[in-house]
Amino acid sequence: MRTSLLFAAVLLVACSPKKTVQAPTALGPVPSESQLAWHNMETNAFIHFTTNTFTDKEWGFGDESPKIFNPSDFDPNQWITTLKDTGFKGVILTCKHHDGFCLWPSQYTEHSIKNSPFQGGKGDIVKAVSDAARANGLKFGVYLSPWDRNRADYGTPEYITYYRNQLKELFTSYGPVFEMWFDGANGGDGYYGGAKEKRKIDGAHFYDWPTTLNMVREMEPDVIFFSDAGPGVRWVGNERGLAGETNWNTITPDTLYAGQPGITDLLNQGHENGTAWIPAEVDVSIRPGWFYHAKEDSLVKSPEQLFEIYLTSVGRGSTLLLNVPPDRSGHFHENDVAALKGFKALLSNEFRTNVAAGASCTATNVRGELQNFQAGLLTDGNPETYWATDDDVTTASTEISFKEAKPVKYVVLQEYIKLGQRVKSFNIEAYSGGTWRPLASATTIGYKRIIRVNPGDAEKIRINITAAKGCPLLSNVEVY
Ligand code: FUL
Repeated sequence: MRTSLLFAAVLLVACSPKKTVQAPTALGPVPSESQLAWHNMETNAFIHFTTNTFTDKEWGFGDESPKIFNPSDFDPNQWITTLKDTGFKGVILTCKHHDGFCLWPSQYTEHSIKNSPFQGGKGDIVKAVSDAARANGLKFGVYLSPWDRNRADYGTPEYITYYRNQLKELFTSYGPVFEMWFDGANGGDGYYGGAKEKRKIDGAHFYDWPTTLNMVREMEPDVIFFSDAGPGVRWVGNERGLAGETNWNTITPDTLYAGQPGITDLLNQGHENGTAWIPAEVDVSIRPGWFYHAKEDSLVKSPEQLFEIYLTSVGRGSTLLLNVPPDRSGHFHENDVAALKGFKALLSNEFRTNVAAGASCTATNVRGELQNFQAGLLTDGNPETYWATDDDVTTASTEISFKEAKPVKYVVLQEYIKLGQRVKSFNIEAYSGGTWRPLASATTIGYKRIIRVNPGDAEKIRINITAAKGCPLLSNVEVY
């Protein structure tokens, strides 16, 4: 009798419908290796520096004399060590802004640092900054304004040759370059070699971007191209530090054109069914302007404002690109340095102890009931492991139990984006004193989502995935 029961049980297991046991496959567009590396950087700095710093302008007309560019105590190490100590992973320098003045001694123009009094015309700020960045473990990126208000040939094919020659100089002498920033501001009035007129260009065709990008890729295959619509990363649609609360890393680039109604919302939120992985980058300045102006010394964003921006950028699955403009001496102003230090202290304080590290987790569904997709992988600190459900399960819950009641203020969630962005909506609950209470509900997760909740104690939390494009894959949960 006992033997036949056992036999029947074995037979039942063998005949029961087969569970999904294969690893999940990619769903929709996925990030490239360099885009993944870019996501992991999380916070980068922008540095705006040119003749504008000396004229108190935001957009130089292009007629500024190189003679006015003369930082008295240029100290790239102060810039880079400040950024390093406050958590930045990369730095993007305005090698040439719209005024056309070059911070390196380009052989293709006289409108550069070589005709300034700075270091007797022998200085090279692009070299000094890229060297300092690399020496301190920060990646270096290049901003080279396509719009050039100095050049007489702006608007003609000769200008494109000039622009490409400058890219060659930058990528062959100062690389590796992790990101190339193509600014969308294009055409308008300017000096243009003395013509002093308004020039309009046909933004869609004048630059012949595909040829330029291919040329740059040959020199730097892993470079990430920023422009309004990518192809590496997209503009977030505002300069206030706000990624969309719903933030898809995907858009359909062919459907985007400047001036299109609703384009900023589209850039801000992405599109669930977009055809390409082009995540949003949040560029914002620590001051009202992009360049240094003494009159803005009292208007530097406070550590608390920077922390809020962190939550609305990195905390919404984006990368923060925070601009810190050096002053006329060639230093970061003390107010900016103090704000950055305060920001870093807030980050360290708010995210000091992850009470979910190593916590035990259960889930309503585990892919194939297999160990290598179990919920415990959410708290193992390994970004390469993830909790996964069966393919046909797109709503599921996981419970994370702490050894004792812990104060909860932030919940950090990460999707395993190597296989695509999936979660469309979720909510979080907390358990204490025998009851569950709702903490928050939100839409997308993506690379990272940081949810600030009403502070309170919890013995456990529950994350309910309420809608997803496919089986959800979560790699990480942290609780602070
Ligand atoms: C804009 C420019 O016009 C600003 O001057 C600044 O460089 C900002 C980052 O991008 O399009």
